[in-house]
Amino acid sequence: MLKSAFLSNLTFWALITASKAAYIQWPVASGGNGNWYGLTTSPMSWNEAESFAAAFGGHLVSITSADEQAFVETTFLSGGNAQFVAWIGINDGATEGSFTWSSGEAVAFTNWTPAEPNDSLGEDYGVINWHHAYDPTLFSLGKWNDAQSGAGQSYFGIIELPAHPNSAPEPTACCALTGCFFLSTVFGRRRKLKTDTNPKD
Ligand SMILES: [Ca+2]
Ligand SMILES: [Ca+2]
Repeated sequence: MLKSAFLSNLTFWALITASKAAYIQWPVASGGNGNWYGLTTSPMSWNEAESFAAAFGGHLVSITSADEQAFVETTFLSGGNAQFVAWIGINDGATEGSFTWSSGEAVAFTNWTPAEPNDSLGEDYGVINWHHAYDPTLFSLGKWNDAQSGAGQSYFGIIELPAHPNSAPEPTACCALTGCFFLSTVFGRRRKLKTDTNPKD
């Protein structure tokens, strides 16, 4: 288990340091759906992340089963990525309190942090691992939160595509993907801890 988690993490980092965005398939042979999963090339708003995915024919990730939740955790949140925070597709932007996946898939499975979603100050956009990244001693890995988008809350998005994008875009920010990932993880967390007056929202 530890070995597979380590290898998965190693694979993730080996791929993420590639010059183009990296994508990992959830194989049908492993009980998956055959779709491909990756990250936006930089932190951005939820809507920007959804548009990024749409440009490749996909959406922000729709986590519709415990197995898919486990795949996402293993792929994006294991090992040194345990405090990574990312957008997921669930949102109630259209109708307050009525959560849907941006892909249109049914909300058949949820994994909210206890007491979430709470619409604190008008939150409509799903993030994964928010509370665990804030305090791993109090909150479980991989749980979901509804958060605000923009106004200092920009994150990478986990995207889900029906096919591998053969022409993934180069990073658009001033730094390479690895640098953006590192800087946003380190400084994003510092900024959040410094400025968020309600860090458990
Ligand atoms: Ca809301
Ligand atoms: Ca919330």
